[in-house]
Amino acid sequence: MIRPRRLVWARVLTVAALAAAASQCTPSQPASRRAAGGAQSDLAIAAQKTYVAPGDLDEYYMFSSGGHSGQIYVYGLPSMRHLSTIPVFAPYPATGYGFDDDSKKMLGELTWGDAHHPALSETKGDYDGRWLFINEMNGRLARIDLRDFKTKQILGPVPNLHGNHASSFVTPNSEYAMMASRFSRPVPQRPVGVDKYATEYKGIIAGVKIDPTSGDMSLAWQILMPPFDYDLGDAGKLASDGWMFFTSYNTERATGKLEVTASQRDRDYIAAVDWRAAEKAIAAGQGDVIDGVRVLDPKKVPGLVYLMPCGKSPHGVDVAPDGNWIVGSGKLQGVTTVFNFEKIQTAIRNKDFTGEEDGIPVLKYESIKDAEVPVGLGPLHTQFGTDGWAYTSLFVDSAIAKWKLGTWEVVDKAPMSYSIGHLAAAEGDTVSPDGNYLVGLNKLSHGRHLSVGPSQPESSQLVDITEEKMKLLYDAFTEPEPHYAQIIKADKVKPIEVYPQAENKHPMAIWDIKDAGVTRNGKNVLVKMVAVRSTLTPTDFEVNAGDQVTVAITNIEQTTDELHGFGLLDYNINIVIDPGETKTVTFTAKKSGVFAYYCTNFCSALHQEMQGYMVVK
Ligand code: K7E
Ligand code: CUA
Repeated sequence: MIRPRRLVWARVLTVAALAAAASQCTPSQPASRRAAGGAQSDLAIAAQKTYVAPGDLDEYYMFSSGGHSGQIYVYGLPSMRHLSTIPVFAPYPATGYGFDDDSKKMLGELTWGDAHHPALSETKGDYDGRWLFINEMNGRLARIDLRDFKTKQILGPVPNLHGNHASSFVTPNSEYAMMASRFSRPVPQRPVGVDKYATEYKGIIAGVKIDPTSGDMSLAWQILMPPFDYDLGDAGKLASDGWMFFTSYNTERATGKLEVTASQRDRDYIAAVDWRAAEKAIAAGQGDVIDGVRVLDPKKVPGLVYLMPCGKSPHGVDVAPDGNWIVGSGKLQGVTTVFNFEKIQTAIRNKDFTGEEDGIPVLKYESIKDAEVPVGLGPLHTQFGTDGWAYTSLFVDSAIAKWKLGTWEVVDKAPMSYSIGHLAAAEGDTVSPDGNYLVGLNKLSHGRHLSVGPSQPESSQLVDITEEKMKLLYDAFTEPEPHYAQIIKADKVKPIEVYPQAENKHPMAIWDIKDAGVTRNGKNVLVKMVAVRSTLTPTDFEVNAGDQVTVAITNIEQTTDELHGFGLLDYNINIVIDPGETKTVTFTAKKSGVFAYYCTNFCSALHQEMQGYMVVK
């Protein structure tokens, strides 16, 4: 339940008191505050805007990618407090993820993943608060259910597609999440020397169908692409619904030192994909089956893909809220280009092409662009606010530029510390952005925190975008690595805190201590266990060395916050069972002797008594 922001006056008074205390400039204050002098009132305003009083709740959730940690971090805005970590592609002992049978199976052989772009599910182009998707470089895509903030499915590694970076962007009604390869390689996969890169290696774009009821993901189709590096994407919406846009670099098809060899041309491309045409072609039986997947070749499916020339080495491509403008930048440029979807369609009809790449027509740049906006150096990614405002991150300038769609006027710049990559505005990539807040996802934290040694955190900076000038409100330090984030209104997400007993359909669930115990079938031993304050029942069990043991634990609590753990010493077993949940863990009793198990999650005054023994004979 979301509590209203009450006690507003109390908050203001508390903050005013804080500011008054700060203005006394005692020597123990941080140097930045002492030096700020006249800026004191700005600090007080910033403190007030980000202060969420004890017991009050934040207005937004921010889901931030954890990069090569493989996780997702959940923050509250405007406080920027880290609320939770959702483990996705790597084991996480804090929640027992990757230790119990189901999550271990879901992770498979890979115990790491490089997670980049979270994407909230959408209905009619607006976040609907149901699911969160995130991609990973080892060709995988995960779905988190926002009903319980748990990872429910990991799809992949999918065949043919190598280095799934340009992902997981969802379409306006969550029909698809997308994947595209950063690394080209021979398709089908086979050992071919890199000297044949330009002709024998291929890029892949893939559509992953999302079941509208269950959210279940399945690989629907792939498209064979020239061997460029596909980087980022965004789905068309409203006017451009049905299209998908991907940036690409290395259109030189070069190998070796790419920083030199892949910067020869002045322009790279944005690939515009008509995903409904892909659906139709697949339905009509087109495409070749490669490694079990139906792969479409654009040469044989005219109208499937077009290439839009764009400044070289583009990163983001972002579709404006009305769907008619598509913003893409070369990241070495001083301008960002705004393409016009209607002009793109006209150019396609008129065959206004300047050439082709592996049978894919290249549209004429001058015919499809509306404007080149002088935002500043190193434009990477654009998000949107209310009233046609656009915000572009500038990596080289280490700043955010604010500009207006239609007039193309750049009105403000806010410095970021330091070197911003992506940025996320409140619901800023939907059909109806909120304005209010913007977060710069910076690559370096640049000494703005207590030193923690060589492994430095990164920073995310909260910016107020309610007024004409952007205002920096807060520095938050984050674990690696906030590539991209999405910010959703808190009241759209309605998590449960207890799994209702009636919903638990686990075949090994038991709800009465009387049913707890050990059954043996040959060398297979099943231990049905109940966890409830403050006993793990049975409190001991015996097995023989070499037995295959399954411990199935049901936490029969129906009370919020009453989690129990099961840590089995010397066996590398650590699971956590939420209220109402059943989890299993299976292992071979290789070592003989006596091994203690205990509840790892503090649960009551007698938590320390919640323990038992496994005797292996
Ligand atoms: Cu680091 Cu989107 Cu993968 Cu940009 S990405 S900064
Ligand atoms: Cu159960 Cu601690």
